[in-house]
Amino acid sequence: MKINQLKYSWTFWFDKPDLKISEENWDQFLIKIECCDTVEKFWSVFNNILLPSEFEPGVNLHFFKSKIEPKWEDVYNIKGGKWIITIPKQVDLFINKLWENTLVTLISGNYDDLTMENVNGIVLSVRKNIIKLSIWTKNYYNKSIQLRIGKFWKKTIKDNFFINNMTLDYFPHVSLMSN
Ligand code: MGP
Repeated sequence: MKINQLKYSWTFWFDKPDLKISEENWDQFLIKIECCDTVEKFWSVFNNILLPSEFEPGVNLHFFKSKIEPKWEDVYNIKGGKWIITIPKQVDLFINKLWENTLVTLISGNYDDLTMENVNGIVLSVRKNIIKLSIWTKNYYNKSIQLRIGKFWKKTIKDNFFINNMTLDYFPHVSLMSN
């Protein structure tokens, strides 16, 4: 059987912080699910994780390069930021497909090398009435690379889902930290 190696090794993480969350204790809820370095392994893990629409509010799923922990404090994230899309929960099918499409586009070599080098991971955040999907990037101060990543993501959404008016926002992580 042919094994299809991925260019990067990726790891799925899960967390569902309780209500008393703070920046100090946030990462105690992070659980590493599984690492995937082949296409086959990716699908075996992906197919055994619930769909975004099936998770209860509060859950976050993270899909990061295996050398990077999905937190602001990681050395690869500390100067980074995120592109984020917010979607109302009513459009379940779209969210499920967008989650899959965003992951598959990333691992399957559709992004150019420079872009791949600057993408750290993807985060799915399930909340009460909305779901947020973000691409975490490495260097928020490199504007041209951020734009390249954001424009490419927007184009894949347009090409795959025929949506022209998707709004993406960008936030440096430092703007979300309390101090
Ligand atoms: P969140 O889940 O990224 O934001 O962070 P959201 O979804 O806007 O908030 P919610 O209230 O709708 O859930 C929520 C909180 O978790 C933050 O305010 C921080 O206290 C903590 N937190 C989140 N992240 C990603 C980190 C992190 O990387 N490091 C630390 N220290 N705290 C974090």
